[in-house]
Amino acid sequence: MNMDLKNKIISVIGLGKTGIATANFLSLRGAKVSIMDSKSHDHLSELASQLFPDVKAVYKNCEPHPDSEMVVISPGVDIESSFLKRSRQKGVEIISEIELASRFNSASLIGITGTNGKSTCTSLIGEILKEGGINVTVGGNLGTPFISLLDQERVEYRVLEISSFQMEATHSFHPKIAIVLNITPDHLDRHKSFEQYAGLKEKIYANQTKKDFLILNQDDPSAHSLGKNCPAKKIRFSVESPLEYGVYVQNGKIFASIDEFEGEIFALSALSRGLLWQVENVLPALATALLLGIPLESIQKVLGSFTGLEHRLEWVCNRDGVDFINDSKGTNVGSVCKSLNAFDRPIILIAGGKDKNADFSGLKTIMKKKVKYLVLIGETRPKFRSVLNGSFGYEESDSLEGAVTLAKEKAEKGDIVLLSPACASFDMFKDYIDRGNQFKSIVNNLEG
Ligand code: UMA
Repeated sequence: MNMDLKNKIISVIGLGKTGIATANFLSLRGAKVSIMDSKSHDHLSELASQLFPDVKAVYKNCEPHPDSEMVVISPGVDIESSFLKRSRQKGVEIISEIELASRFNSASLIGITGTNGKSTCTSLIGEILKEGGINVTVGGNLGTPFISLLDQERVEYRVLEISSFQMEATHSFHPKIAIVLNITPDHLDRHKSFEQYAGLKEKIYANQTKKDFLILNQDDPSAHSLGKNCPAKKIRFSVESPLEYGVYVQNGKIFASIDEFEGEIFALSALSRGLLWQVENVLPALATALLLGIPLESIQKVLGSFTGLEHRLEWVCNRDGVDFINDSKGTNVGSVCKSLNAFDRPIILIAGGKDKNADFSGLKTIMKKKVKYLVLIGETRPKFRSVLNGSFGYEESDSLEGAVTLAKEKAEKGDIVLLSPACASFDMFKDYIDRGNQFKSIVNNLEG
């Protein structure tokens, strides 16, 4: 579907990366665009300078222009926000940036969703496809909004990380290959319930036909049974058990059985360090590559060299025999469980931050198994304390620097110090990137 935007009055809510890209996209096509944000001009002046001159910016007020014929919301904007009520009552169409981009997109899409591992899987698919000679761009929740990819070079494939936020007010997104990595509770401060959150993730395959592919995680209790009414061909992946059809791990090796490909792909021991700790995000990338006919040599080359992503199980350094690992992107309980499971050495865990209405009780069992000592930071300290209920050795710190010092004191040769907070960062930091960067800088300046 394409749309005539000429002279259409459109409001874009949220003057962040997505809002700017959306407003400029619309303005370029002749729409009369206003962009609204709850923050003041002082906060946003640098970002606002990226807007095309025709775009009108409104600050400290998110109410759409009264004559709007369409409203486009950024991912951070809750569809239920009260400032959207009047537009809704007037029957004005309210859509997401992903919806708008879907209406103008002409490339084949690969969409990756799930609670954890999306960014690694998305980036890995991008790298493998490039190595295999496919013309591809990568974006979405990963950082570059889908809408801004449309004004870049023409490509055969667009690989998109898709968050639950982005699926609100999205109806026509139609990936040729959809991947659901896992679904565990997250963002429950925004979505009303786990069911609603999971429902948004499931929307990724809502428009798929029998010509498409749906890749599912056989090991994930919520993801493995998805897609019952989806006509797309289902391909499963498993780290835990061999599959007749799909990609799986057996005896320390990755195997695949997908259409004409049948056999071994790679030994786990030959994976780059960045991937070794997250094999479950590698398997769906392999399934995608095989479906698209990427030569095995290209796949193997990337698997052996992919460095992994910053702030996602990122090895920082070794001090006195202790490995320090930055997992600042571990912002929910499921993510921390996966990170703890990646190691078989004692872990000193630094956790805590801003609450997302999470239930921390799911961490207790795995922490007892994997964590030698816990150092708590941030707003959620009392909540962690009440969940632990005296069952676990811990200390608290008002600062990240203090937390790293405490963790180092507790660590012995061979241990791991892992920052994996299970929480958002906004109580103490600008964002998870700032938190991860501060951690790395503190750790790199440690003596020893
Ligand atoms: N704003 C309002 N009113 C509101 C809500 C927000 O005015 O009710 C304004 C804020 O004041 C701010 C602007 O909106 O100025 C920010 O918009 P945004 O939060 O949508 O952020 P963007 O910069 O557009 O970034 C978004 C994604 N952010 C979120 O989903 C919160 C980025 O994902 C994504 O990389 C980017 O689009 C490009 O697609 C970040 C993220 O944290 C990394 N995602 C969550 C996650 O991974 O867990 C879902």
